[in-house]
Amino acid sequence: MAVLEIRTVPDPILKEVSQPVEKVDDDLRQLMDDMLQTMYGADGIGLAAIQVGVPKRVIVMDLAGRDEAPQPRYFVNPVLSDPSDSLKPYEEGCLSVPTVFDEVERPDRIRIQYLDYDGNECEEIAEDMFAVCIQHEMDHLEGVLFIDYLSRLKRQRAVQKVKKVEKSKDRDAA
Ligand code: GNR
Ligand code: NI
Repeated sequence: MAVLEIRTVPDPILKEVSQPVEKVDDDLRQLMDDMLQTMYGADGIGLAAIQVGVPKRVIVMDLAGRDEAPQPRYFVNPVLSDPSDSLKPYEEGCLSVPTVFDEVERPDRIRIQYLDYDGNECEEIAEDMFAVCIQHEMDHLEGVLFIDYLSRLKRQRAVQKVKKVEKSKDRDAA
């Protein structure tokens, strides 16, 4: 397993639309394992492949609490449908927009169809944090970030802040 580099704004790859996976094979499982390790290493609850520079429709997630056993989940070629009419605001963050948090409103319930780690077809209803996270990750597959829902001013400030934070990290590493 390997920890991969997480791309941050304004990396243009984050705006790419990811392509469907043709086959869930060992190479793809290797990518999913690496993504999960990368996500855990960054203290995230979800990660889309594009965030590590791979434009495939693959998401990993773990919504377990700190004191719970890990609950890794894998979503290949996910499709969302039947969103609830009711929206819920949630303070979102993103590993590709580190240190920035802001409220986004999304349907609080949605159907998800996907292939799992073994390539089996699955279907679930996502609610609460699961609904927030899967919609946030789905957006990544379409090249959309949560800051795209904010005002232009807030979005520009967010990108500037990340640039600054990343620069100071580079300085520390040098
Ligand atoms: O780790 C993450 N936390 C989070 C918090 C609120 C809403 C969405 C998320 S997803 C984010 C990890 C990430 O950037 N996934 O793409
Ligand atoms: Ni994100």
